[in-house]
Amino acid sequence: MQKIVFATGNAHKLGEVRAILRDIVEVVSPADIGFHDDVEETGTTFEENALIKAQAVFAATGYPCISDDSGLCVDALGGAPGVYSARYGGEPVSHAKNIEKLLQALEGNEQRRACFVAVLCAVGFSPEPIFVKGEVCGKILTTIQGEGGFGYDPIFMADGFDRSFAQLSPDEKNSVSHRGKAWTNLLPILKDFVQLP
Ligand code: ITT
Repeated sequence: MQKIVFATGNAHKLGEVRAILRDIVEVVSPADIGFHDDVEETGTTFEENALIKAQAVFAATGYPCISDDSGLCVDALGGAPGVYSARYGGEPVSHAKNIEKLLQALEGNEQRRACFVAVLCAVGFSPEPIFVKGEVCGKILTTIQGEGGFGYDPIFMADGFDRSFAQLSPDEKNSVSHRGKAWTNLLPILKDFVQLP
């Protein structure tokens, strides 16, 4: 099976992408190819940060790779936490603190519309970086529901569902998630550069 490098330090993202691509391509982590640096995400957009991460791994290892910059954009908060989703609750990073801060920010607010966004950036395959995006919209719950997934999953319910992302099976989440959609958008483009089934 062909291999591709997925430039993330987030084990949950890696697990999801391995599941999404399990019949298509073997997914290799930066650590698997000797890259252990913590890349500083200095961009202000998902595209900028995705490019920074993919370029860092490509420059250091020479392997073409694909990064994922993602986050949760909440309408009532003007799109926050957005690109700052990972560190929204402060340092050290904790999913529980992120969730707590978001629930507090929306306390008593009936406008709970939000979308998860994922931007993938593929570097080293073609002369210019390739960008694709995936999005899933829904609402922010008022309490935590479920124990699966990661990040904000226990407080996000996608449109058309009566369970949070943390209550879906991994395959169910991947079939509707921002990350799943972004990979669905990327695969037909990658086929021009990598042999895929
Ligand atoms: P890498 O940069 O190493 O890939 P990271 O966790 O720092 O890992 P991001 O900067 O893209 O990645 O931040 C993404 C954050 O957005 C993540 O930490 C969660 O808080 C949130 N997030 C993204 N996708 C999510 C998902 O599917 N479910 C729940 N939360 C998600």
